[in-house]
Amino acid sequence: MNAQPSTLSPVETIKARSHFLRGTLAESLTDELTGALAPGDEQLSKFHGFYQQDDRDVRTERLERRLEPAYSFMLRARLPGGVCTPAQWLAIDRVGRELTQGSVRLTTRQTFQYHGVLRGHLRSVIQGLHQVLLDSIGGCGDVNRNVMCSPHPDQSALHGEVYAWARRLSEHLLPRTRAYHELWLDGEQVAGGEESEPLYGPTYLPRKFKTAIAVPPHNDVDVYANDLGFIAIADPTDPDRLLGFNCLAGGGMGATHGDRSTFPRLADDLGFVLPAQVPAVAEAVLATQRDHGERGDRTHARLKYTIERLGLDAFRAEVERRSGIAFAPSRPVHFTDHSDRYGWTRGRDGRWSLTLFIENGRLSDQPGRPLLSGLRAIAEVHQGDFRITPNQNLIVAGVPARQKKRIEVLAREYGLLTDARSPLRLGALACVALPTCPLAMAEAERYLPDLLTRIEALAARHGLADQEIVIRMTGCPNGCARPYLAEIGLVGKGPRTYNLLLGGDGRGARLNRLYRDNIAEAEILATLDELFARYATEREAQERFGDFVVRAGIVRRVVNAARDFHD
Ligand code: SRM
Ligand code: SF4
Repeated sequence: MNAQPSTLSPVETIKARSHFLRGTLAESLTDELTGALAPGDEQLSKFHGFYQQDDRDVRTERLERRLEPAYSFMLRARLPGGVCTPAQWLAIDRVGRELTQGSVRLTTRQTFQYHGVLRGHLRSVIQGLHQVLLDSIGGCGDVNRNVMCSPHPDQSALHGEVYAWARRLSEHLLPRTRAYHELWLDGEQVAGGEESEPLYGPTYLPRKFKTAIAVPPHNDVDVYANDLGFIAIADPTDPDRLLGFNCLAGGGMGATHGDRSTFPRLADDLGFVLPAQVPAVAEAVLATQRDHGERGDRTHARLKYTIERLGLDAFRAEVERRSGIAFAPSRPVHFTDHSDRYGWTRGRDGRWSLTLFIENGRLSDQPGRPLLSGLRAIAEVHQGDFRITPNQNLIVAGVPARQKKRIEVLAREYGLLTDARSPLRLGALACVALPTCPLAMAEAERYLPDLLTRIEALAARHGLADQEIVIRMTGCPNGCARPYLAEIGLVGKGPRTYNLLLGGDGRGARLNRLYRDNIAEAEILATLDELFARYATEREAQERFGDFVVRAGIVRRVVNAARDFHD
């Protein structure tokens, strides 16, 4: 059952020789001949939370002038459950303004990124975050990534408990190497041979690994898109009491255009576990992937492909054997949505939370929209905390009733809160794409806001202005904004063209399917115009757009992604 490739992928060799993620990073940082890292180190840097990038807007021009690409780094923090204090936010803001290109980007996994960090500033950025007890280890790389959970931990005792589990899992699955501390913080070296990675081993995982915990009825973490997922099960007679979790494995979004051996996939149900069994089960899932995942070809190295190869029953049996825990039958769950709930909500302790819509998660100071300054002003007076949502938004949480007005006035004054946003826009997501993402084939974050304006006009013409339809756009098929779970997915195919996919269920529990291949804006709008016209007249009461297109036979439901996603 083991996957033993005859040739290991080059990244495996880099990891194996890295002495627990050190490589030559220390030397790379001081090479004055280039702004880049030495070959190999750009793979290891990911485990420390940063990616080498270059500004694609000026790539060709620099090439023509025989200059090296305009290298800089994207740095992604680890922030389990997306929670940070006002003091931490002020540090995030200060580091962003002083040491990066000046924006903070909230991500689809409930954390934040900086772009445009120069190599010489990396240490200062990491140290600036460390001063407020934040880090970036495992932000990226072949390890467990930021653990997501419901961004409303104060909604009930159960939500609080789930947040505690997200933190605990994040700590439990962290790499143990001291390389991060040594390189970025204290410089103290560990004597040779003294280190080990009890969980990961010297070559870590075959690929990235993602974990999320959902609290029904909201699937705002998109639990089915994760390698490892938990769905909290409350006691039916006491919604505050956590009975345990349905455990899921093998979700993932990434695919390659035209390659039928790659596909997005919903996580499978393994069964029910008690809360105390969570660490052992998580460890067993991760270790099974560590030992059985594909290490020759990174395109097929995610857990979803391991499960396809082993078969779900064999995979489940292996996890049970390693953990010593037998899964009980899963409990019934029902999700109602996978978007955020905007505006004020009241927590169980009587304090309030204000969910702010941050378009595509980008926080910067623009003329008329000084969003970063606005959050700074709020952080200076706020007594609760902040929560980044998996939909790239921000919650000002734990606000006492007497402070509500002040927070709201500040949010409005700085353009963080306006009433004039359509449900289409509020439910939309776009990945970063150009100019920083090296894999982007088309625009996403810089384009979706304008395209949405035109789609809003279409929707209004068909009397659908108040209808929520989840629209997600990515600049390539890797799926960073989870476009395959959207009712309308737009996946970049070429410089101005997209694949149009239809049929997500608005709850994040059904994959959509390709409807039009490689089309540009005019055709996207013409196609949606036609579909909106049919939806407006033919839909059943309360029927969502994604459900309608499946029921009407406009697209067929994906039953088994491995077999039929590309059909
Ligand atoms: Fe992602 C690679 C951005 C969430 C699937 N993703 C990248 C890189 C690092 C490009 C690269 O490899 O050089 C992008 C950096 C762009 C930039 O300039 O910042 C990038 N991914 C993002 C973020 C920032 C998108 C956003 O707009 O918020 C998200 C950061 C999340 C975080 O905080 O950790 C982000 N990426 C996701 C998600 C959504 C999720 O995890 O829920 C997915 C789909 C789920 C999954 O993993 O299957 C996702 N990203 C990928 C993939 C495809 C992986 C695969 O195995 O199929 C890649 C490419 C790769 O790994 O080779 C990728
Ligand atoms: Fe880049 Fe593609 Fe991810 Fe968008 S989906 S951020 S273009 S890797």
